Amino acid sequence: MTVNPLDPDHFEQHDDDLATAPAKPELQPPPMYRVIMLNDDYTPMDFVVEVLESYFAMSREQSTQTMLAVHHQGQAVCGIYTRDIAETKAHQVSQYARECNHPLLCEIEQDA
Ligand code: TYC
Repeated sequence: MTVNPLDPDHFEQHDDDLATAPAKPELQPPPMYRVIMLNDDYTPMDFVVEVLESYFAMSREQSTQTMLAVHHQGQAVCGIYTRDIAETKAHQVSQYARECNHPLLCEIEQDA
């Protein structure tokens, strides 16, 4: 049978022959990382509060509560991000603290 490609039925005639596109790979959400702030005996409390406001977009109330949690419990989570962002924030905080001569440190760990 000759097929006229201008025939509007042309495509319908060939429906059964269409190759199916390969299934798209399923996307997984990226692993997430916690940024953890560590306590020390020397960094002033108001400096920690300022850091939490600036680098983790916390309100004064949230940053005060988080600073106190670190002070009393030794550490607290400041935020959960993709790996690059978590690493960058932990690095920026530690670097800023060092520039200001405070020993404040952040570390990251993979979220459960
Ligand atoms: N423990 C510090 C002090 O008594 C305050 C502090 C809080 C330091 C949180 C670090 O991540 C920290 N001055």
